[in-house]
Amino acid sequence: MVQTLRLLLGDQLSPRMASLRDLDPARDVVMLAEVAAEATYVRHHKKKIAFVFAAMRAFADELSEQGVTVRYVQLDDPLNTGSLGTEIARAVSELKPAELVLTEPGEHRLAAEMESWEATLGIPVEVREDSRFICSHAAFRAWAKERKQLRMEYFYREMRRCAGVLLDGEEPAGGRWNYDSENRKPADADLFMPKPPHFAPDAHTREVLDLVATRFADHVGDLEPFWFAVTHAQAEEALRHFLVNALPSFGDYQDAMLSGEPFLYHSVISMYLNAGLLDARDICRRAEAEYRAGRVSLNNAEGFIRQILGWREFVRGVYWLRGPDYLHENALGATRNLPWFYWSGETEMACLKAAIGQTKREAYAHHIQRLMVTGNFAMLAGVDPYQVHEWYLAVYADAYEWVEAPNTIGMSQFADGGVVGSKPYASSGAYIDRMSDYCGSCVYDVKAKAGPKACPFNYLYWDFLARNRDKLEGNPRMAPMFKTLERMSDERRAEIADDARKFLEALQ
Ligand code: FAD
Ligand code: DLZ
Ligand code: SF4
Repeated sequence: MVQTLRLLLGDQLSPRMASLRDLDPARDVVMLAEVAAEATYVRHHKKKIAFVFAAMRAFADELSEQGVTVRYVQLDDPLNTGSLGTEIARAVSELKPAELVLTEPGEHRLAAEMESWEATLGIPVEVREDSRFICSHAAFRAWAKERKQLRMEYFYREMRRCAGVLLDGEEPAGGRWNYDSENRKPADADLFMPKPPHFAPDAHTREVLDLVATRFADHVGDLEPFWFAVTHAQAEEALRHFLVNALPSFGDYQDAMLSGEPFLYHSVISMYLNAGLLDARDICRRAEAEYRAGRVSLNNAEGFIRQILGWREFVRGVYWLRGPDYLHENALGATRNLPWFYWSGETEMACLKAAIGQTKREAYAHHIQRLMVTGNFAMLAGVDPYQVHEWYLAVYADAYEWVEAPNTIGMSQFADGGVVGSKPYASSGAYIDRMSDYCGSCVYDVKAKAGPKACPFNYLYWDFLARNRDKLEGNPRMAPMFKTLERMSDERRAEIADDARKFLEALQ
């Protein structure tokens, strides 16, 4: 008789999952299921589906090799009922376990669904907190309760103390918590860029690639070449490669963008970390060890650790604190449909073409491309934030709602009115020109402010401010921009509105 059925979701592929804590291989069954419902709640990028399925199969094999009984349901199993709820019900009726144990999912949608499982299955269902995160739900709620405003920087300091990372006694290593001011260099194409390691698909992964090619042919993105790590050992190799080759320059060029260099000095580990192939505490400790050994300077190590210990934990806290309605927040009342070129990549704007083209090829774009190119444009153009959210959730291999939604709705679209960020990340073409080489090959002129050849970011930026004046002008961090807008002549303001109107009308 089966004592405990233990469910692992596609982004819970770690032997350290809370649901495996007291696993008894003699009496328990671990279950993983590839289901159509999870593969289609948004039309995920083909590479993302292939990564999740291939990594699920590889982890199931690892568990079996360790003597664990695994119930693995493949997508093309004729008996597959298509959703996690119905697959669990099928497993319960066949195996008759005494109880079901699982780790909380990373989405409100599934969390709500799971609440009904105990009643429908007729056995006890234990949902455990996800112990992969450093900050528990209770700790984040307690931290948030004491504050009028949630600011990542202060949260991050608490996390550094709590995790004991980059501390000299009670003080931050080097005397400062944050070295961001040293991290804004544009990249130079002559620099050596360490590419992330590529892993040739094995026979198992090839089967998954065939399945995805057939079943999800109409989903966004290129399936091949497929080079992601799908096992713990491969993900570990990708991490080691980053720590040795790219971390020494990570912070320096964190905000840079270069044509033909999708990865620069970024770690390209988010899909592995979010799926459970890597561990956040371990990554931070190892990045710190590189600094302590003198191989990586403090600004680079701190900049990297801040992303994981700070931003990643912070956005997760915000996601669960704000509840399911957060997805529908729209503080700026933006209603435009997402332009079709976000899916096709067909636009003359070189920066957007590069970021979207690379997203379609790799299911990856780095943070500044997501924030200051695709995100910035959508916000300036007044696109409905929910549609923007669905796009980000679909196109990136690392996208799960707990991390994607606060980054999109909050950080990039300012649709939460300032919960994640203290002001909109809005910029004209000048920022993109400073941090990239895109403008040199663009049909638009980044220096021109008006007219058909002017960079659209230039007039859209001022039009965005003028349109949202009543909502943003009280923000002290926006005061200098509104002063500049104020000083413009009526003719200039009318010209901006006219250029923006013509451009946006042509977009639809
Ligand atoms: P690096 O630049 O090397 O950073 C190291 C690690 O820090 C990342 O692997 C990631 O785990 C973490 N990290 C960095 N920035 C953030 C952040 N803002 N929030 C949370 N973690 C962060 N990240 C996701 O993991 N999934 C998403 O779905 C996602 N959606 C995003 C949507 C938008 C609109 C924006 C602006 C950002 C989004 N991010 C998301 C954050 C960030 O862009 C990615 O984590 C990063 O680009 C992944 O690439 P990397 O592994 O090379 O990261
Ligand atoms: C993303 C994803 C995909 C594509 N497929 C599956 C699947 O077939 N089975 C599964 O258990 N999980 C899958 N996932 C991951 C889930 O969507 C993820 O666990 C939830 O979004 C919660 O984070
Ligand atoms: Fe992008 Fe404007 Fe530069 Fe063209 S000119 S690449 S649209 S910022």
